[in-house]
Amino acid sequence: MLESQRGNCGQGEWQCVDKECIPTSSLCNGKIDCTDGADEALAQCYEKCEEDQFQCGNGICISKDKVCDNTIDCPMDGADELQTVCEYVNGYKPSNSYRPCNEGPEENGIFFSESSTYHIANGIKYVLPNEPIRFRCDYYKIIVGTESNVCMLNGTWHHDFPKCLSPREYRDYEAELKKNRTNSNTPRNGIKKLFNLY
Ligand SMILES: [Ca+2]
Ligand SMILES: [Ca+2]
Repeated sequence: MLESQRGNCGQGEWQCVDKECIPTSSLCNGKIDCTDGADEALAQCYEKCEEDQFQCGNGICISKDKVCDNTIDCPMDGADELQTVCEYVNGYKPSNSYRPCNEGPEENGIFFSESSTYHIANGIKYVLPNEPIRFRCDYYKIIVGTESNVCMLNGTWHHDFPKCLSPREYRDYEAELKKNRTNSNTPRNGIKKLFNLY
């Protein structure tokens, strides 16, 4: 790791874009640790793959044997099971237990981003398993958490939903974050719990 990426964080730590510190072992481990997901982004995780490897959307390499085997092995994007990837694979049989993931009811206040690709049937917006999607909030709300998600084979979402906060709730959230940073003894879980983020 470059020393410059440590920022104000301690030995063996990495600094997220918004100045949170995470252990370097949490980089590219298939789990979002930075609130903004920077620890699992392409910029951080890209590696050069060998001939017998497949490159996931966020740049990590997995064995080619794991492509189109009906199990998500690219933990962040499910790229190894995307329909568009698998339709070219000889003998690929999608599992018949596949279920789509729905946008959810309007009162949740969280929607598929218009810049994402999704399907509509009977007015219900959905994505198929392994199709990635981005979420957005109502125009007056601010999104906090992971905007991207991927539909799992069984019709559940791979990541926790982001939250849509009103400007007032967002101010409180930011103040809480700041307080946590100045008081390093406060576990970060406090804020996660407060806003039920993860
Ligand atoms: Ca991580
Ligand atoms: Ca797989």
